[in-house]
Amino acid sequence: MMDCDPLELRPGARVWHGFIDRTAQQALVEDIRHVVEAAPLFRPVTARGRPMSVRMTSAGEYGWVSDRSGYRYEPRHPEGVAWPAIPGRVLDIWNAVSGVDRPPQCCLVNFYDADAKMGLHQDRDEADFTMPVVSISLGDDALFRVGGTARGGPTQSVWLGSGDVAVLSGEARLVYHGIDRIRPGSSTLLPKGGRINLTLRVVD
Ligand code: MD3
Ligand code: FE
Repeated sequence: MMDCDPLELRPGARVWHGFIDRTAQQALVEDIRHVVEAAPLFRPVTARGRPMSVRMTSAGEYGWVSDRSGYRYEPRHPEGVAWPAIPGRVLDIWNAVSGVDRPPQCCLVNFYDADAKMGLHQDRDEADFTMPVVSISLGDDALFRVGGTARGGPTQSVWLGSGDVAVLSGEARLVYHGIDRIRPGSSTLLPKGGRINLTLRVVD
């Protein structure tokens, strides 16, 4: 793991470009392969029944799911199995950047193919907003957009590349954010291309 200074997009929203070296990125991809074998990726639908473009699964005590009854954290995969444990190498990254002494309870795995995106939203399904959100990017570059805590204000955009780590904490914990698009073919980390984002959170 690299020890560099983060870029602070706004107070509490920090990005460490190049935090994870190539060898460690490959090990993380192998860890995620095992998570996906135990808890297959699925395509969530919104409460209005619209399929999301991102495919997802989770590791940890809780996973994030969305279906016609709404979005929420659940202790089991939609097919009924418990979520696999959060990989140790992922916990190491949380410990290096989160600044808190509680471990994460959910590692959401988001898989973006060439056309996937994620609309502007807040992460507010958790009980304690003093706990940060930590994000790990692997594979193709993604154009991340971050705004303020109210919808409709000015936004800033930043490209997140493979091995970048970002943290949303403090006064930035509830900012609107999303992924506008990915840049297909920008990374050779994943043999079939695409982007994996790991998002770590304390849930209750
Ligand atoms: C960038 N996921 O799952 S990571 C989500 O890339 C979600 O899949 C996005 O939003 C993704 O809820 C974004 C979240 C994130 C957190 C903190 C940041 C991205 C950040 C701080 C600075 C820059
Ligand atoms: Fe989010």
